[in-house]
Amino acid sequence: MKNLNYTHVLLLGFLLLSVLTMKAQNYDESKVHEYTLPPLLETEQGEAIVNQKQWEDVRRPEILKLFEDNVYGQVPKDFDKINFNLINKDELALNGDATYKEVDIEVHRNNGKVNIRLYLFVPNNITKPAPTFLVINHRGVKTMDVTRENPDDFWPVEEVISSGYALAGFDVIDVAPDHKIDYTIEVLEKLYPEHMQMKNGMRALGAWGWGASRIIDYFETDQTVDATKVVVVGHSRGGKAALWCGAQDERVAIAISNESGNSGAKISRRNYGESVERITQHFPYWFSPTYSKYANREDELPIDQHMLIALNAPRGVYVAGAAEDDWADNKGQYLSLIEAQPLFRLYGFNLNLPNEMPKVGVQLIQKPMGFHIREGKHNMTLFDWQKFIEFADEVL
Ligand code: GTR
Repeated sequence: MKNLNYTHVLLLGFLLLSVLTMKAQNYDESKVHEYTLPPLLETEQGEAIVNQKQWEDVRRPEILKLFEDNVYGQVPKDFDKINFNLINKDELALNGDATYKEVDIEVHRNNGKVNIRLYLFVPNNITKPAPTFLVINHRGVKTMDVTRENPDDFWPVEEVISSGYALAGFDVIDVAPDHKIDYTIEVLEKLYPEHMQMKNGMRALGAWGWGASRIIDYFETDQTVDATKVVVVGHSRGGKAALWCGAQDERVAIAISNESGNSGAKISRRNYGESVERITQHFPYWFSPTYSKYANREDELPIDQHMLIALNAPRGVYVAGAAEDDWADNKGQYLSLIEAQPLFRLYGFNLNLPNEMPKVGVQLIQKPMGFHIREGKHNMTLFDWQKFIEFADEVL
């Protein structure tokens, strides 16, 4: 207690106050209030969007900017130089089934430099460049380790390789550590310090997606992978980043959101499970600073998350949930797909998703959308991966 000074007392008091004033999360379907979503296919001037060109020229840029300004912040596109350094290679990894590469992706801007380490497994028994799953990994490098001393269904590399896909990943720590204070120490401080001064500057989720895009830059130089068939996969916070990455980077062929929930696939206005208030209090550094002003004011958001799904069109989008993951609001995640359909239809997709959510364990694919809910808790499992692979087989 000796070290408890005035600032500590203030801080404790503030924390206590915010816990006491924070609204409890709702898990009762009968208490979900009615809401009206902002129009997907109408411009800010009130003009109806009736074709692809209008969407691409007017409405898509409007929505992208609204997400940048109000939720995730801008994602910088410029840098001075990018180098790819092969660190390690094993042509007989996984008992000879895969070629393993570790590549350092070095990005320079002004006088700063960051290094993203890519872990890549490419199947040996295919003759064409491999379609590739790219994981935005917030669970550390040990899951991706070539020794396979720590096998984890989060990274079922044997299964992915034997299905004819390459598996790639990077640790988010290389671009923005998943930490309230330290998240700035890589890409933000070293390459884009001005973003810390901007109200709509990049923060952690945007930085993770930025990292995935730099990996795609590398894929474009590696003949063994097919850079036109990259499936960006993220679980939970990684799923939010994957959807935002797909919105920013049109080289992403499919974005997979596994249990991304609030500020990912879930409709924010639906008061069920995690709220904007809760997420911005616990994880302010994931978002642009403006986002927290929508705490308990979701109805004032100029966007909702079905529009994030729409920004991925006409490319593939897959949304997965887990039956016991009420926090992520499965219904709210499914509704985003339903609400995004009109935009995909402008691209000629004959979508007609059932209003009723698919039963647990049953996969729904209507190209280019897919959905499932698996039994069990919040996690990414082999079952999820098998469904991702079936989806990619159909869509790519
Ligand atoms: C939770 C957070 C969720 C989700 C999850 C995860 O604590 O509230 O939004 O992102 O973490 O990433 O596992």
